[in-house]
Amino acid sequence: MGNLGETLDALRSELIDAVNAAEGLDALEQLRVSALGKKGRITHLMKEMGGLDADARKARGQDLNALKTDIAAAIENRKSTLAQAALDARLMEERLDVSLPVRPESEGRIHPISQTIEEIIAIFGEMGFAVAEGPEIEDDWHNFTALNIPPDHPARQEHDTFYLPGENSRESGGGRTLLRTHTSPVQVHTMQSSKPPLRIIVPGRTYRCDYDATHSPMFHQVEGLVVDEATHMGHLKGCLIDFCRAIFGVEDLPAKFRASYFPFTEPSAEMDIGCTREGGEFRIGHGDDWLEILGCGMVNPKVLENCGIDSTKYQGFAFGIGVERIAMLKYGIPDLRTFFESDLRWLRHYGFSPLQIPSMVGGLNP
Ligand code: 2NL
Repeated sequence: MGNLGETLDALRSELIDAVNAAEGLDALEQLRVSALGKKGRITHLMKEMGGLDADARKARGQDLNALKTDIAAAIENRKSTLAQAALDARLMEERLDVSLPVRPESEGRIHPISQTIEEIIAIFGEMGFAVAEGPEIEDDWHNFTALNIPPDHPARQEHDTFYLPGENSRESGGGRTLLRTHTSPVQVHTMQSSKPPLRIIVPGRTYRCDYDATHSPMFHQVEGLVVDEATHMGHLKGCLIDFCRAIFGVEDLPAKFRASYFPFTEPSAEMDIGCTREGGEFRIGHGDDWLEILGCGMVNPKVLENCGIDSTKYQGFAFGIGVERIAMLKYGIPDLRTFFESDLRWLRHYGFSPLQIPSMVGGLNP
């Protein structure tokens, strides 16, 4: 090959060194054009072969093609090295340290209803209750019939319940479709689908045709249900007294149970807690007054039977808590309607930090 061969070896190592030193895709492209492009150095050498005789031209052609292939391969190689380096750099740059403590969140606030529900869950969770949830659209049977609510009960009337258009829209044959008026249908589903012992609380939205200073058409409940072989009224009282003491943070909060009536419990009771009345406001704790706080009772055996539970073997207690009422009392929120007005100034005032998650060990009262 002599002289001509040496020229190509020098050019090859010059180009390959340049390719391997290129710092970016732009520099690589410039190198490709200057070597392999229309006016590139290798292309130029190809054109020069015209002056050679046939044998020399064949040999030179093979050498130049090999050089072309080598340079193109070197460029591709360098490209993937650069791409890998760029990816590595990005991975280092964007690496998330999940062990970093969160920054204090100054903007977002937890709504007092959510906060109160979380607190109620934390208390009953500690007592061994599981949280159950279910649909807000129900049928007549799960919302009323199973709960021993008679056909002529006022709660069933058109002007008390939001019925959906159409009759029997559910294939289950459960009757008219409606927005649940309490979370009890979730307990009904649970009793139908699982065997006792049961210990659940059911938080969620509920709906009634009612709108004034103390009623909102959408409101929140937490209901509870315990079913076991020897559950009795003493368990109900102990459980609910402990709950009220924990939620209001008053160690020896006075409490009493007054006889009442619900179709789904027998006997039924209303629970009152001690308070003092200062002007229009209540102070929970010791005082000469009583405040009604929740409804409860022993589950009516008819309800157990309706849900497929043997009432000669099992009995239980149940209760219903109005979340808005607890939140208003605990956090001194005077007007029910403000819960649902989406006023950001109100939320900044009454809302809670997302970092303060209620728990019995971490403290309920922020
Ligand atoms: C109230 C009264 C109450 C219940 C709800 C219930 C549910 C089933 C069976 C039996 Cl599935 N009872 N729930 C029991 C007693 C009272 O709520 O005044 N709530 C705000």
